[in-house]
Amino acid sequence: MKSERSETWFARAQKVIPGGVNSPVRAFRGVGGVPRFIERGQGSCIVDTDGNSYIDYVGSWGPLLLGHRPPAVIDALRDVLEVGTSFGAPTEREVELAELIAKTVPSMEMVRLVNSGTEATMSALRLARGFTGRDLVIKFEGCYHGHVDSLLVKGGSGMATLGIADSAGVPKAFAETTISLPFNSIATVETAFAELGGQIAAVIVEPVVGNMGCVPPAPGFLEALRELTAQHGSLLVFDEVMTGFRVALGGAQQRFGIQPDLTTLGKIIGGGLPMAAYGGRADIMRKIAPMGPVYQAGTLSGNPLAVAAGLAMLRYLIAHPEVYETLESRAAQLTAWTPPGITVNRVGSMFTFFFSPTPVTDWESAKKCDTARFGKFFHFLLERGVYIAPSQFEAGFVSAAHSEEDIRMTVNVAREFFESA
Ligand code: KE4
Repeated sequence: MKSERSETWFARAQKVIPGGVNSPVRAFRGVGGVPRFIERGQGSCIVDTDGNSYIDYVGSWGPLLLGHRPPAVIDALRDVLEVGTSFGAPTEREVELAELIAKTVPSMEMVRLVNSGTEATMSALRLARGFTGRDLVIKFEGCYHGHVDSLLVKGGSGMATLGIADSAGVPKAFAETTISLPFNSIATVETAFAELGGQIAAVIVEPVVGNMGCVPPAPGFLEALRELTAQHGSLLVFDEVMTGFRVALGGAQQRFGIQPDLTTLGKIIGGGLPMAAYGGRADIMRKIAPMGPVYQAGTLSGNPLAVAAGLAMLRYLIAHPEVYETLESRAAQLTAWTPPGITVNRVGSMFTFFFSPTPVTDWESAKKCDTARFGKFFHFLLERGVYIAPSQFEAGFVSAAHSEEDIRMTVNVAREFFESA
């Protein structure tokens, strides 16, 4: 499979863009080799600049639940282009989108639209601190909530110790406002609340983790977070940027029956355009400017193009709930065969093939994976027209555009790898 043009463009890109990419994971550092420069997408497939076609299981990292260029979204974008791209003023469509989100995710009584998942989680945590008057936040190792300064931390030595910066440029003082605990460990959360409960503004969690690879919540874990936060006057924040409208129409909170105080959304609600949101209990959201003292703003928040794409996406999903049965069935078909020595985690249409013979339930177990062999698997598939996430520690996504034939072809290529390697 030729990649001359990708190689040429990658060399050129690195002269002007750090690492040649606008987001680190795209640089293929996790698997080696040259990232493919993509020219176009349609349905379940993407085509790179050298003309190679791939069945795409990245789907822009989650937004493309209906595949590339779903007609409803493309038509909605064409319509909006006739009237403008951005006004910096309220529009009817953004009210309709907020209403649709509130209706589909009932815990989100009020909604604020922003432009990225990072902005949504950063704003939700500032709001939680403003509402509770407390400073500390609990997060979980292996969960990623965007590049919010205070969340780029790793766990301290002890279980309830304050965070240590995991990125250059994050002040110690910021890192120490976060407690990073093992995902799925109720005991460590109980300890943290026992020791620091009165100072904890919020617990933020990916209710189904996508960012260490796909890791489901252990039975009772989310329920325990709900009880402990309520008991200690802290807020429970579900970061559903990835799981929202993915693992169910109402997200993980619908699938697992838990009502958080605040929720962040992104990806699917923008249909591939820059759109995210945070929202939750009205009494909390009323603290947000201009109603209340917690400031948050954005030039392009609720912009007509992204809102039109998001509205078209959500209206389609609400009108076609059978999409979720298709997603479930295709993803089940993809992961029905588990190769020896591999652990497959799947929730709905998000999945990860972990190169580990033992269960992957948290970051400690995830990081034991054989990432070198994963890299070989990645390139074996890529060379044969299957594009999965270029990192062991990412979730893959099946879209409603993936056909049974796409899945069959993918499984055959994967079998070929395991039977040859
Ligand atoms: P963005 O700022 O990238 O829009 O969203 C941050 C974010 C927040 N919360 C969750 C649960 C997320 O998964 C993300 C972003 N996800 C990554 C995929 N692992 C985006 C891919 C990338 O960083 O390029």
